[in-house]
Amino acid sequence: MAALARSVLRYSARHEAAASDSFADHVIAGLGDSPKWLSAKYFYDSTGSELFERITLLPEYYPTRTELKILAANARAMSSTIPLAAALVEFGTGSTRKARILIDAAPQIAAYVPVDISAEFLAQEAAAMRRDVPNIAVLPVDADFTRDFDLPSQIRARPRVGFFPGSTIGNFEPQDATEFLRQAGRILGSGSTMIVGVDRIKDEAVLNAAYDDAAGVTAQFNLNVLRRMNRELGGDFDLASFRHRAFYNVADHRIEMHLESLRAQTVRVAGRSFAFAKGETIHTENSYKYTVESFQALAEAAGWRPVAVWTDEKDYFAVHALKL
Ligand code: AVI
Repeated sequence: MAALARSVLRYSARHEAAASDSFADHVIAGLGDSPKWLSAKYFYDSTGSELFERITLLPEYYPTRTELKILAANARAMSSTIPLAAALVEFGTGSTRKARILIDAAPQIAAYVPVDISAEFLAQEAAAMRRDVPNIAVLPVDADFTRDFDLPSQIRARPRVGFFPGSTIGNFEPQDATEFLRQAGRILGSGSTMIVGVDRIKDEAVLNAAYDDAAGVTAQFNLNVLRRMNRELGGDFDLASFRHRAFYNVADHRIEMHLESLRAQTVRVAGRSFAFAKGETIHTENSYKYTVESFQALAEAAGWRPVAVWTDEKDYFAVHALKL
């Protein structure tokens, strides 16, 4: 299952304010707006999470494999930014695979704190980590990492290192990304380190292909939210009447994903009717891309000091180290 299945991503502060926490209220707010929108967090039901796992393996979707390569190639250098007896706090732990690369390279890490909204998933991951790495304290926190949460009291005296891989930060609106980093700083405390994976601005064709793959897996992932509304909210979306659209918005430095209505139609969902014109879209996701400098500026605005950055030979992805 993917990280985001369990983590609550805010699509933007405006959208979050417009919708309450219930899926039905969210759909009524988003489809009732102009232009129409839905939060990307609703992609991640169990089918959506499986589809996201398939996306990470697609030849066109470079972020996951590129970040893993960067972590593996630079783990020793990253380890040098991690203080003695530190606690590694992972925000929105989907799989512990990336954290394990750091933990293996940094024997000075004394505790691992995965933070995730799914208690059941956390318990499984924590048990596996305890089994495989018995010399560190594994202290899971069942919380929504985008909101304020308390760190376990056992790590109060330890230096803290935040870890936020996967370029999940790109799914936040930039002002929300700044707010998230500011809040992470408050939670981790002064003197902390933060290691963040960020997708980079690159050739438009590479970006477009990554979000509109030849096998159509990303299309299925996007369309699955219609299936979810049909199942969970009594909707009557005809999936054949919508198509996946993904494109790089150069001016805003983001991939946008939309679901485009192929005809004029009225759909009922959550007890309401919503009219679609032919060609009208539901905006379902933004995935912001950064240069090294633009991400460092965002981090600085949140109070963090960039201290190192590691990248790949194509300059596709960056892993940033920040200090508070
Ligand atoms: C989870 N997140 C970092 C992915 C991304 O690349 O923005 C979600 C995704 N959407 C379509 N493909 C992948």
